[in-house]
Amino acid sequence: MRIDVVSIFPEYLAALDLSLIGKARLQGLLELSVEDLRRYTTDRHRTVDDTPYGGGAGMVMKPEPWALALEDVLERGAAAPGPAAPGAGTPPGERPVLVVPSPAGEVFTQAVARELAEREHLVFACGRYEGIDERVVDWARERFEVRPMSLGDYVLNGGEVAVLAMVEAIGRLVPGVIGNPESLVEESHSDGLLEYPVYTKPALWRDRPVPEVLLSGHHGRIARWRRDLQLRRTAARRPDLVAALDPAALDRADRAV
Ligand code: 6GU
Repeated sequence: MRIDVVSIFPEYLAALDLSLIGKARLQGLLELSVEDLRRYTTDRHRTVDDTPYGGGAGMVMKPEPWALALEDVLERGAAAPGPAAPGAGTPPGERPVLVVPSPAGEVFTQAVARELAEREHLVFACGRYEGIDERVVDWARERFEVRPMSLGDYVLNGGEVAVLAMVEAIGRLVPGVIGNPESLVEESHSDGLLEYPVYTKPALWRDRPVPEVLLSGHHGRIARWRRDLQLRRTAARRPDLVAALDPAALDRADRAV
């Protein structure tokens, strides 16, 4: 998978050199580059924003640096050898995805992360929250599959922190990035429920024992206990998730435990 990020604060994305995602890059599983939007300005002051037409607070990002940056990213993506088809880059017929982080976007969920983890080329366009001139989005729709994406109902100053979260959520689903793929099966949101609580040694810590069932060695009872805690926890913390579940599928999954 190839990922390009365009930002006026490329240093923000330095965290993607670390940990699992950093390792995946070294292994060649992910090819990630970060571009400074200001490289694509043409004036002496390297201006990326201007006042909004129609008035209002804040500034709006100018369209031309974005078009030049995205054209550059497309050109390099087309030339890059992709693992699926050596020497071909992005497969013909599959347009790259342009993710535009914005509090006005569609909510980024585990389902979206799974979907994007299947794509060959993702491009993230970090704007400041007043936004990018809307004509860039219209222009980009002819070249990309455009996905305005929000992390949730709160406002960040720019898209960079959201991109760190999205790239981590997507990158860990790319085959080979996580050493033990089993760990993707029993985590929160894998089945629409929150994860059960976990414990490690010592069995008694500061007068607090580990739930006895976990020491029983009885796999059936442990699975039942974990499932019940998942359900209780999800009902208490995230009633919206419970409401979204298909009751028949939930019953079937429950009887299988
Ligand atoms: Cl993706 N961007 C910004 N600027 N703010 C956000 C967000 C994204 N998600 C939640 N708040």
